[in-house]
Amino acid sequence: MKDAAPTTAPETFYLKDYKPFGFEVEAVELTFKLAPNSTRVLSKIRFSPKKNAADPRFFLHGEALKLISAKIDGAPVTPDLVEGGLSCETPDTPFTWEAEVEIDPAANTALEGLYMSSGMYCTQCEAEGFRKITYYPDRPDVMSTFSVRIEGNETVLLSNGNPTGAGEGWAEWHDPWPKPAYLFALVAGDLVNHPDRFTTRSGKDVELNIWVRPGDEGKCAFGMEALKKSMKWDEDVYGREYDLDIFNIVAVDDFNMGAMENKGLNIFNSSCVLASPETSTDANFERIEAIIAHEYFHNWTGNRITCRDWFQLCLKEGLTVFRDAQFTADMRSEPVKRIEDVIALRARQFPEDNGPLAHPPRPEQFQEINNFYTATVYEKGAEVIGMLKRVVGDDNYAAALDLYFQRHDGQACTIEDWLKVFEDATGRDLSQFKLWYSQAGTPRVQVSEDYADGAYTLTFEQSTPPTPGQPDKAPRVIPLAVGLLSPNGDEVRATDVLELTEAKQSFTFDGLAAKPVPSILREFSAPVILKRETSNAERAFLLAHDTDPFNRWEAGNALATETRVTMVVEGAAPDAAYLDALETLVRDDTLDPAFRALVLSPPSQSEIAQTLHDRGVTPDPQKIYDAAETFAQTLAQQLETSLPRLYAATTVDGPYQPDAHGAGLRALNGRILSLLTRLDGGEQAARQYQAADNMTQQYAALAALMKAENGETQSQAFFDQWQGDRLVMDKWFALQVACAAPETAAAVASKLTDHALFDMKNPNRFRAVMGALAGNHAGFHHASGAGYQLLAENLIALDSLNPQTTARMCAAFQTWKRYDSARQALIRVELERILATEDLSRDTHEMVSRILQG
Ligand code: 0A1
Ligand code: ZN
Repeated sequence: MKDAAPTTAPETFYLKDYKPFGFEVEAVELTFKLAPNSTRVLSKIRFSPKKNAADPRFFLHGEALKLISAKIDGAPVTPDLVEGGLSCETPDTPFTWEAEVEIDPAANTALEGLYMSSGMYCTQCEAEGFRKITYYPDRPDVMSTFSVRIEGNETVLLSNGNPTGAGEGWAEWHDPWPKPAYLFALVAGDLVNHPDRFTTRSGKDVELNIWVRPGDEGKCAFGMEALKKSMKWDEDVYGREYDLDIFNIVAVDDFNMGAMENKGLNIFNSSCVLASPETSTDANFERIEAIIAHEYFHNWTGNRITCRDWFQLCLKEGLTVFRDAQFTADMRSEPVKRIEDVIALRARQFPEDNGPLAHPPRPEQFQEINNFYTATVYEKGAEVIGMLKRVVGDDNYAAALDLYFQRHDGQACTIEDWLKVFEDATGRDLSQFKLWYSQAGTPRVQVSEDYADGAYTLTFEQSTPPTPGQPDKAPRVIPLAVGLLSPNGDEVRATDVLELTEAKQSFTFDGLAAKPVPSILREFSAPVILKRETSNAERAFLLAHDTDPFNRWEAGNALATETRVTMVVEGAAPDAAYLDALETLVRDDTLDPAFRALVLSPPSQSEIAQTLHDRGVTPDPQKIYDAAETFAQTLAQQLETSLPRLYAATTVDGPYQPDAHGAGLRALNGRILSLLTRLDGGEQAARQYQAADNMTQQYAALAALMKAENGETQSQAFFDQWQGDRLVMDKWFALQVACAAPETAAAVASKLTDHALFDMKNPNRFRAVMGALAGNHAGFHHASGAGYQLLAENLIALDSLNPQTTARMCAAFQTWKRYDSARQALIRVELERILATEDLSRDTHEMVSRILQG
């Protein structure tokens, strides 16, 4: 049989094909003899065949390994080496498998398996990287204890679990908690540590360390505090204690993702753990605190209870993102965190869910699992848990989680196990709720209303557009938090959760003296798109009066979107009533500064493009850009007389502290400065740049100046000051591209790729330039096609070095069907060019094919 698929079409894996491994793994012993180009890995693994196994084959995964020798029960064997691993004849009774392999960490630019970063050895095994270290059943449902011996000249030799011995040139570790191979980790390097201790609530004394390269030890204190707060919070809120004698965190410069929750040895992208006031912005501090919490929380949700297979990824990721969001809300501000999360969801998950890459939080098939570490699995996965909590209530949620930990500790679980726990704890049937896990796409909820004789009726109709492979969708359970306001602004009905379960459903509120103004989807209680005919006057009313801070912001956001849409479509001027409302709000000192900063932050240009597309208008990126500029300029003029006072009033005195209150003030101050810069030609920003003693203010000033095309001097000064600091240089690289005008963005990015400090092998640096290009909406989508071409060229160049990062960045093209036919044609050429590349990785092949087909 022949079809159009290329002869090299990669294999597709299906959830429905799951079969358990035919052997128990009782214990794993590994010895590493480290050498940059020729590390030897010796494994000794005790296997025991299962009775009546569904799949009795002895198959071990292995990739890019040089097999030196293999033995079973001490006798040499010659396994069958096949694509992706080996198979071998084995006894019917328990046996010991031994193998010696050689690997080349120094040549490993894919940053998966054992690799070298800035002279240190480190590992990344999730999802399927362990098979690049030795032959093993590399699947999350195979769990075992690991004992590790490391031989190397480095001063610090780390692995999972507790240390069991060390001497000159060697160290041994034992992890008593059975774990899948993806949680294995090893680090070896001449590192220094920032030590501390934590006593768990049952009195266990735990040694804590953050390990970094010499020179970075001054950037660890904040991360350490975040770790201790996380440990305490998980005890207080989820009753979860830490379970080893030691917890190590290591910072590495070259890392494909943010961080990794390896048991007892978390490995972090240095950008997600190292922080100091001089080098990190408030946003960096907040993110670092959240990621440290996230990785720590995985110790229970991910490690003690792991996933049966990779289709269940959102079991650990959705829950852990949900938990880290709760943590951040507790540490900082709940409404601000919620607004930030919804902004991020709309920026990253909605485009995914409404384009060719749409997939359910639990996908049913993949070619390359690394392509499914997505906003849908993580962020929508967390939204689904938030809805579940809202549907069952807080007490039931707590009871269900206790049951989950009690019932499944030490197991590799599924979404079915997870939901069963909720059903058992609450007596509720969750079969319809489960659709959230299997259906892709963002539901639309159309709202209509009716008022007569004191009775107010809200009618909701839900529908979800088709997504790849899923033409028809069934109605889902949608919890809608709704409150009602009277025309004078009082709340006449406090928040109530209405539960939609049908395609069309009505709810009536009686006894109302006048037609109320509804506040629907408070706290963004479900990840849906709400559609309702409403007026700008009503939006302005909610912006001024809603008691739910999220919906208050949402009303402002809707106004901001509407005014831009009208500007783009009708060539109108910015809406005067909205400008007035913004002015009132900015000057209202009773409001949280962080909230005011959020209301002042414009919706992204990409989001405006999506809104236009949804309304049947082909978005013109240049026009959207022009509208944004005009709006900002008009707002600046409107606020002209108040800006200097507002700037002074939001300037934080005293030494920099990365706390939420100060961060909120600085965020507002930064917004004010950017408006002020449009009027004063950059005088104030130049002064702020000069005086700044922290990165937040230095960066805000530089950004304002560069946006005004008036920052050459400061940009050079910034470079001279920070060229020795990689993380700050990433900011410098990104900012040039982010601030570039549409017609120059590609040229600016292209020139930066020739810079002596550009290194495509470093994912942070590559993302700084190429991610900023993709994020510069009008620049990336410039009609010349130069943006598309530059990104494609760089993706092609990176693919053979680092498939994972290449594939992830292909998502920049996922929205291509929104745009006009000329742009679509330009993008198609680039996608086809990528696809035609010789020896293209499986990762990139899958992403580009899906984008082209969708
Ligand atoms: N589990 C980590 C994320 C992660 C996933 C894959 C990686 O390499 C391919 C690395 C990290 C987390 O959720 O933080
Ligand atoms: Zn995670």
